[in-house]
Amino acid sequence: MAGAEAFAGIGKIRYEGPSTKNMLAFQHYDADALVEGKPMRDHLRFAVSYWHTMRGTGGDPFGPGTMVRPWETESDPLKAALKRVDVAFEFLDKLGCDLYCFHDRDVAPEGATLAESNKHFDAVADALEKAQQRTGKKLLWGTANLFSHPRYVHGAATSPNAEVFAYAAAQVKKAMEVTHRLGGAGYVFWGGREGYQCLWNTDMKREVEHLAAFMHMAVDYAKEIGFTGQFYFEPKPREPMKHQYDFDSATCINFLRAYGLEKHVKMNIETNHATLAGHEMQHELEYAGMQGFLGSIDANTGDTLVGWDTDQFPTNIYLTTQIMYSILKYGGLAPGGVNFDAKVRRESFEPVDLFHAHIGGMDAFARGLKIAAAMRADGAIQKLVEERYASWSSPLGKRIEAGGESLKSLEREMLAKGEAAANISGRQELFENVINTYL
Ligand code: XUL
Ligand code: CO
Repeated sequence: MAGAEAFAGIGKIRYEGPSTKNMLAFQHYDADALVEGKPMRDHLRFAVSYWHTMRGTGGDPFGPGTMVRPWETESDPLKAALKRVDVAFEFLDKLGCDLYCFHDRDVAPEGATLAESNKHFDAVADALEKAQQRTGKKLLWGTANLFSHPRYVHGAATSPNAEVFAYAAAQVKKAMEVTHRLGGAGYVFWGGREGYQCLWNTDMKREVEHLAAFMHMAVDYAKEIGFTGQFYFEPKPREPMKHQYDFDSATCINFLRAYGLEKHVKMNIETNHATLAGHEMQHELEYAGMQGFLGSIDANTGDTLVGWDTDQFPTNIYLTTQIMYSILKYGGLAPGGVNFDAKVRRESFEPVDLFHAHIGGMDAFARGLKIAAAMRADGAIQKLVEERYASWSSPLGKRIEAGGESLKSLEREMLAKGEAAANISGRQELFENVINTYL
């Protein structure tokens, strides 16, 4: 650790078990403890988001930032960025979190030209590489910020300005190179402004085709440089745009298949984005999972009374149980992980709040994992679901599922019977009560 500690007075966060009164300890996340024969750390693969944790200011549309960050003393943006690397890795180390994620412009400042921005990025990448070697921490995924700078006012890959498309391509090229250099396990596309505010001025077909061409260029470049990390597409229906082309899992998967990207790109699914799309997170995970597209997740939650992407830390055990149940069902996340795309509240402005936030999120996920594993071991829910679909194990059900029936043959069957067999109750309340017995 170069220089004084940023989080002086806070030691390594350790597992102390559910009875501890120490709120700077884990009650449930015991990294090496085995669940379904695998250490919790490998199930959960927690990551810290550089943009929220290191760059979040607490600013909102009604007022400026509130965060007290005593290490932010450098006026030179590059020096400040280099100093932040040490703070970030001290945080990861003390938290016992193995992974992190970044956008290019979170870690390194934008320069006056593309070449200068790249130079800054290289300098910070040197520091990140050294910090990774020193601490053993790893990069879960990298991405490029293609939405903050005013040049991206109309989008990046979907901009009506071809030179903006070209600039974004150059930015992604560089972000992929740095991700590759740092051994990143993945690379994310989130369409910050890839959508529209007004359809009258928008050539949607052209924009969506451009987005596909852009992603193909990235896939091709990955092959060229030997980057074998997983590509992810992160759905979000709106914000900042009225409509975004990466609306939800189903929309994204359709896009990937329509444009021949399905072998190269999986989904990175975020809870608050699912909510904005009018879905539950569980729906998004199940949809991606059943199609073989479940890649990684951005862990957070919205607020029931604030209808926007509030990116709060997840503490709801019911939510994390649903998430972990789907993740276990579809064989786990690796090489993806659980990235806390979440920020402390504007009112939680002290550095220690960053620890409380992540500890709470990690513990909530550890509990969700344990509960989901207990549900799976017990099998009561699976059994109830199987009973509900029992008719599909009948000779008729088996023949239909095997593809051996037609409209004509089924008409014959039902004309002979006159009416379908009686339905059985869906037993939603029973299901919900059974779930509660595990919580
Ligand atoms: C924005 C969001 C992004 C992506 C990465 O809502 O979730 O931070 O995760 O660009
Ligand atoms: Co996200």
